[in-house]
Amino acid sequence: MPTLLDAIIQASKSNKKLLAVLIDPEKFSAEKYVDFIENLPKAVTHIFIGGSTVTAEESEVCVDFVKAKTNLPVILFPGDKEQITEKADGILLLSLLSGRNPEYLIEQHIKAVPKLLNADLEIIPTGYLLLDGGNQSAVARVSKTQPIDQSEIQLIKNTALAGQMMGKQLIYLEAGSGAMIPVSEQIIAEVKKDLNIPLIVGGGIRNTNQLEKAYKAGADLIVIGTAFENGEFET
Ligand code: 1GP
Repeated sequence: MPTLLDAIIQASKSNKKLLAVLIDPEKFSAEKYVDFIENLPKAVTHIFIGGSTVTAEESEVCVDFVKAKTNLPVILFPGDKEQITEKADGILLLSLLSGRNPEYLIEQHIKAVPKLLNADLEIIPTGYLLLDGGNQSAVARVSKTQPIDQSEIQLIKNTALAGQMMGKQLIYLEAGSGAMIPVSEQIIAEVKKDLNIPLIVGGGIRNTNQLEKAYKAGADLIVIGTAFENGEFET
């Protein structure tokens, strides 16, 4: 059976676009999500679960619920090691490469090892870049790091490529949940140009037009949280 990562690589190579719904366990309740999960938009290929300030219990309850309702792959997108539960299928092991806080570059990963070592979870090393989305993001607040300004295209590109050279298997360009300004098409295109691993883009995408533009610019997998969470995604 192909791994989660193999499937994403395969999709990227064949230009099949992927879409992940992000569920923040802190904002999750079964009543709020039951209809949505049972009637997911056809384009949805993955469920990501995680947030910046989530407890272990919130994470587990949310993963349990989603796994019982869908056969789509459920991948943890954790803000910290507490959120790791082996009830999911995989985990994006995120290094916050845009920041200079060792806690999110390596410390959390070391602390996560006892949980990850024998867990039945596919671990996907992911280079995570926080870009300025026009408002303060939870990632910036919690990680105490500065996002990279979207005008710094060369720096963004070099940071992504450094991640690839260091062995990351995915690069995730993040404008922050609820961003006013999503990652620009120019940045996506520039990063994609020399990248040979799949590219994830998320933050502030609220409608089909933005989604299509990001795909066209080179995003392989797009993550949407807030717009789905509030039932406000515009087609
Ligand atoms: C956040 O990229 C994701 O980590 C999704 O952002 O909530 O703005 O869709 P939104």
